[in-house]
Amino acid sequence: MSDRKLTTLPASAKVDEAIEVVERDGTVIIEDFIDAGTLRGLWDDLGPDLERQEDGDGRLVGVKTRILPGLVRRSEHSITIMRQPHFLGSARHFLQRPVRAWLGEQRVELVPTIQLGISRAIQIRPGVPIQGLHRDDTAHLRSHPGPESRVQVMVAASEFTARNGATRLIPGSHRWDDERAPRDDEAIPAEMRAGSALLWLGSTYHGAGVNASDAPRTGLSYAYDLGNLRQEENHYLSLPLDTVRGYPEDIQRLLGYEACPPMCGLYELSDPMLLLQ
Ligand SMILES: O=C(O)CCC(=O)C(=O)O
Ligand SMILES: [Fe+2]
Repeated sequence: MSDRKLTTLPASAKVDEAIEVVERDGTVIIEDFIDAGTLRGLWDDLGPDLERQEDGDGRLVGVKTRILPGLVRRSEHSITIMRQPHFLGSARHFLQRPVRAWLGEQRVELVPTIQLGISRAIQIRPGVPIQGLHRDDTAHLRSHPGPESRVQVMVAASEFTARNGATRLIPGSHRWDDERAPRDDEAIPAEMRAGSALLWLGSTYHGAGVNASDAPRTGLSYAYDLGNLRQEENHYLSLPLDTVRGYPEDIQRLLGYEACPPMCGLYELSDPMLLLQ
């Protein structure tokens, strides 16, 4: 393992400083991203649910990995994370890029909104195999190079070390095209103490490490996505679930009640079609 490090900034760093590092590397670590009280509150709210959650089966993340979705519902401290200036500021910077269009003879500029795309705890337990390096914007089936669709954080709820499976990233890989394959020897572990956070782009190659320690490694992952990555008409709100239950399966799927590969639209980590059956 090399001794290269990811760039780490103190919580007092200006948002623009963080953006500058992310422009260059596709990632940055923010120390003391949340304060000790918030970290304790998150553990109080999520710890018991994480204890009860079953280990994964290798579909989303590796086996023996415990994923707990729906963190906004489970903990009000999610709001502190959603408003954290480096996270929110970077998301606005990288995602809210004006798109130009013609409206008759008028040239208009349209700025997308952002929306929370995931909020989940990822607990890697001792003995979990290494996770393949990947880009999270694969969820949105993006091509590269191209506009970003996701800005994400992994808040270290426990310490992240090279030994306990800290997320590994390849700095600069956000600029790669879709032909270049990521190699494990290019990836650097995001070592950070509990309360700090890793911030990265949807296009940056990364993956969880091997947990060779004897304790779980717990991260809380929140992502902002482009606000237009959804249906123009909001069927989930305009059609009551009971009405949708009465429709034939092909129509339920066409209304959006099926997950889009590889993982968009999951409900509690499952295909929402299961909810209707
Ligand atoms: O848990 C980690 O360190 C990374 C997980 C990850 O990359 C993912 O769930 O997409
Ligand atoms: Fe990922």
